[in-house]
Amino acid sequence: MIVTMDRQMGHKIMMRRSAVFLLSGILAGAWVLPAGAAGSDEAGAQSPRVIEIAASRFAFEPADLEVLVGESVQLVVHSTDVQHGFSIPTLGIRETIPPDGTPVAIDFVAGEAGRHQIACSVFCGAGHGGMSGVLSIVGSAGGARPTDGPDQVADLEVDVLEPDFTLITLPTTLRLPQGKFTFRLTHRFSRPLDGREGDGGLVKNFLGFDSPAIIGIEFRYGLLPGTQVGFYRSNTRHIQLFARQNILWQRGPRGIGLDIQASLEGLDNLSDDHGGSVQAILSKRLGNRASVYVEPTFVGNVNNALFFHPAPPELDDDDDGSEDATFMIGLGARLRVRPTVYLIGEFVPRVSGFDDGAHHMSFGIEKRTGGHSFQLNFSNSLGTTPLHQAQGANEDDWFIGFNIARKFF
Ligand SMILES: [Cu+2]
Repeated sequence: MIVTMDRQMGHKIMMRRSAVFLLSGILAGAWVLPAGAAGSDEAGAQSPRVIEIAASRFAFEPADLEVLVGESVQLVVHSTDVQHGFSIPTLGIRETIPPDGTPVAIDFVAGEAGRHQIACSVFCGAGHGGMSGVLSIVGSAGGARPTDGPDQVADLEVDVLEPDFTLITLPTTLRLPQGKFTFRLTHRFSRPLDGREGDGGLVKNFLGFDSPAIIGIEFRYGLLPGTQVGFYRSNTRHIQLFARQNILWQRGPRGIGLDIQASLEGLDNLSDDHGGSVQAILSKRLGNRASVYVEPTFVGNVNNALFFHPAPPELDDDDDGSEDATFMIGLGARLRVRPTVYLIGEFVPRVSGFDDGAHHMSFGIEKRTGGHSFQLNFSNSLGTTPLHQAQGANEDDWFIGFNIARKFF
């Protein structure tokens, strides 16, 4: 366990921290020295692991603590600004941390392996609700995860191999913590990269950025543990409502995830030309580098809705029931090339049913910073939903776009 200094802290705080270090050093020394002086006859005597924690609006630093089963632990918590609370409800710990920087020592012996949520228990301002941390009690240093199933604490953690709820357009198996929500923006420039007649040069058009864009906005909410629901609307007035249920947890020992997602889509604010889809989302972790996805998807009423990509195939509105459903298989991968940088690819071949045009394909590069991610992508279609993918893509055209995602937890 390395206790890191927060580089953003000012000189005054550094002074306070020095005082705390000195104090905790004395405390630790006071514990160790008599035991050492007495030799080894005090069986079981153990110097506590001292962990310094700074509480400030609105975070604990460090917020991720790891101790060993059976270890004596002393948490030394001080505030760098206002009054805070430090509580670990599942361990019965609840202390008030005074605003003057006086450290509060909390002693306990770590029990069985598990993880415990740390919270601020004194209201300290607008971000108080997000002021949290996790204490992990593990069997051995760097050992296996002390949990073998998903829970709210695990759902709140960042999973570096599956950091987001979508690849580029395909869903992932990432669980959304209950009661939390996320926002996502999709933006696709409508000018193909190689242009059309009368478009002018690509450079002159700044890679298509001058062109009108199809913009989609999504809100997603964790309804129950493992259950998320969402609303996605684009400026073409296309709406997608979806619900997703997690069945297998990808972070489990086998590294395999499974979700089922159902969507209802429609034009003109869902008042016209509905289409629905059901998909299984199967995911697999590959080492510590990638997550790969296979997503068998059934989409109904494919060819009755408007195609908004620039080369729409012939619409079949005669309601004779021919080829108005599509079965397709979404294939995708997110490869972690740097700690917070990913390469992403998607290909959604249609296996049977309606399949005009080319199959949807996208590539992207993504940067993650905390709960944000920014993704630059290239696609052969402006489509972003299962219905769009079933309707197909352009044979020759490629479009540039981006996705921005934000987690509010
Ligand atoms: Cu607080």
